[in-house]
Amino acid sequence: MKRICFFMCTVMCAVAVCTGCGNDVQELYVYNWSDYINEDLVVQFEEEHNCRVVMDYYDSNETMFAKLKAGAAGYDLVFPSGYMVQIMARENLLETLDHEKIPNIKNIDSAYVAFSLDLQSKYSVPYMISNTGIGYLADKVDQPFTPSWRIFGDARFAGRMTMLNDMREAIGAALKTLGYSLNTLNPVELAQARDLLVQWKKNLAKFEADQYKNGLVSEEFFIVQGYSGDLYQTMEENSDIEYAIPVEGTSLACDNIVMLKSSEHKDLAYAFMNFLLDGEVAAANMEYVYYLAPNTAAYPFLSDDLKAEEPILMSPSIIANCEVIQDLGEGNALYSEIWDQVKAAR
Ligand code: N2P
Repeated sequence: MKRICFFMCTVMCAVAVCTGCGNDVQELYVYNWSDYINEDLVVQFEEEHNCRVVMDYYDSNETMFAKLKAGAAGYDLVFPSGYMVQIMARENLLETLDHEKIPNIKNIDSAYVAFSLDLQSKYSVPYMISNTGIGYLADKVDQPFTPSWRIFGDARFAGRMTMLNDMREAIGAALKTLGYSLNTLNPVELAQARDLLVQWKKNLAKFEADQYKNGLVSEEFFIVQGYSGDLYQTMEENSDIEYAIPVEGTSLACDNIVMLKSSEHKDLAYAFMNFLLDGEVAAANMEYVYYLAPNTAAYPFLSDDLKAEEPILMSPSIIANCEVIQDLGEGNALYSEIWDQVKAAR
């Protein structure tokens, strides 16, 4: 009996392995932000579609865009923020979406579509909405803690703080602190923001957009600029971590799913888009990444714990304190120049 079982298992394993390597198993190449998808859902999709999803990760819109422009090929789906969708569309990188292949597009919450900047979902479907704030160790800061971007100017925390290695976020925080729009094109305002950021830089361990999360958990860093959901994820590993949105205001980004024109697996790419827009799937994704999926079919599945977290659910008072990062066309170059100057400053 045991031998028969062993034989049967061997046959079943062989069949499983062959299915895994057979020509009929399609691959989908996804280029996404790190820590931005519930891996169990990826496995579920692979099983439902007898395919393999190959994931690659980036830590900022600019890193992703530079890699694609440098010729990185083979990706099917990417997850840029709204302003970057505009830039990529202008560069002719994006497929115009066929909505008939994404029936779950009906689940998108129209209350948030404006944040995606692609109002007709011509090139993109909204994925998750984030805001940017301060993650900190509650026992290391003065209590009561008033969240302000100006904390990065506090030399008591020199070497123990990081800001995002992301020009729109870092310059944006300095602009908000000075009372300006984070989309300003005014050279005087931008120069003031640069000078403020250069001052703050003296106290920063580094500009960092991914490893700062581990650094906060391990208490190497005390105070970081980071994305809402990412910082909520770190709280699961260190209960001293808290998240706050600075009083001066902050950025809001709607990240979206786009299909590259060069995609070689368009049907599978549409299937994955549609899968991620399913209500139950989007809810399970939210419970894992701690960002808001603007998906009306997802809301009934959300836990009370998640619904209680205003920065994740983007309550109206949070939104009122946020500004959406816009594509500035030729003005984008002004931000790159300022950023280069900040990076070069000592
Ligand atoms: C994922 C960060 C995505 C939020 N780690 C940026 N808008």
